[in-house]
Amino acid sequence: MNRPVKTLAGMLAATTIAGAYATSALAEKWDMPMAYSATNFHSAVGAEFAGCVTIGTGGEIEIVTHPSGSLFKGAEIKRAIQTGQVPIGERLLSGHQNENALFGFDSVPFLATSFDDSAKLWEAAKPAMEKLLDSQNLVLMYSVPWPPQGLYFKKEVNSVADMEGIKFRSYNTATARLAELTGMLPVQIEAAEISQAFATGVAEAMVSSGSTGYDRKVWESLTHFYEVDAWLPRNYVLINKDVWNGVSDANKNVILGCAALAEYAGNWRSKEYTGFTLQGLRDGGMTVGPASATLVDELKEIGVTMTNEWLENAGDEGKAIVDNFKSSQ
Ligand code: PCA
Repeated sequence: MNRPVKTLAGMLAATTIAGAYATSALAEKWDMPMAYSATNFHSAVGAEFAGCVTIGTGGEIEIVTHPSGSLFKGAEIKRAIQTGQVPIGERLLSGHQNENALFGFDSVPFLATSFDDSAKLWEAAKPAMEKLLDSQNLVLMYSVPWPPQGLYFKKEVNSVADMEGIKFRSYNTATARLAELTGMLPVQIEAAEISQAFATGVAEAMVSSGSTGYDRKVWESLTHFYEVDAWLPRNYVLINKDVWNGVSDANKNVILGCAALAEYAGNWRSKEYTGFTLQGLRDGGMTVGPASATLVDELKEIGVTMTNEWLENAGDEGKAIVDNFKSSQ
């Protein structure tokens, strides 16, 4: 039916079009939304993972990362993957603990406070999390912890009484609950927007890692970081299950290999970034150090309340995670 191509130029044009078509039929481009700044170690690991998959599949699957919440904001990423708006993405799953308490296993105060314990807790929680994710049309690729969580303020704080009435930036239900139990006023704000929130006074304090304070240059507005090591929340890279089921076995192997490398590299980077970013906060002019004994004692008491509340909400599966974790310690 096509008009016969007679000229050399016409033949070349036809070949080019056929070639381009063949490539696009084979190659898939996967957009991967990520919520944190491009310079953050999670985003750096995600970019390496994307490169590994692109190279390993010979370009059949090209993953393109979109950091800083530029494609979807953090809170929207899980739903975007579930519904197939994007095939893959990274999310802090504790941000969804209001949907299912199990998502908050990594944000229970003082349950796992070191990288080693965080890894053990993750081993204990992984089967339940994979089952829960599967029921939501999601497949887990890898997970990387944030550095230990501490408290940021714009004044010296030595006890819970000093926190009364402070506007506290939260990133999930656990952090909002921590604010309530310490007499502060929670306001949920994405990491990508905290510099502005602190600059305008919408928020005056937060619990987070040295890493996020460093990434967002919070020394421009805040003065103190107290190392509390309250917990190490995790980011998770997830793939839409229907997309995953459509991937060839050979490419699945490549992706799983890249994911294992990413998890390993991410753990190392997180550890390395801990000291580096605390020094960065100091260099920015902040006072960085351990919280006072009084404050730690008071926070631990609040931690007991929050642990009990979480166990109540997370039921038998939650209890099994904690029991398995404790027996592995
Ligand atoms: N940074 C992220 C989550 C935990 C962390 O250390 C944030 O503050 O949003």
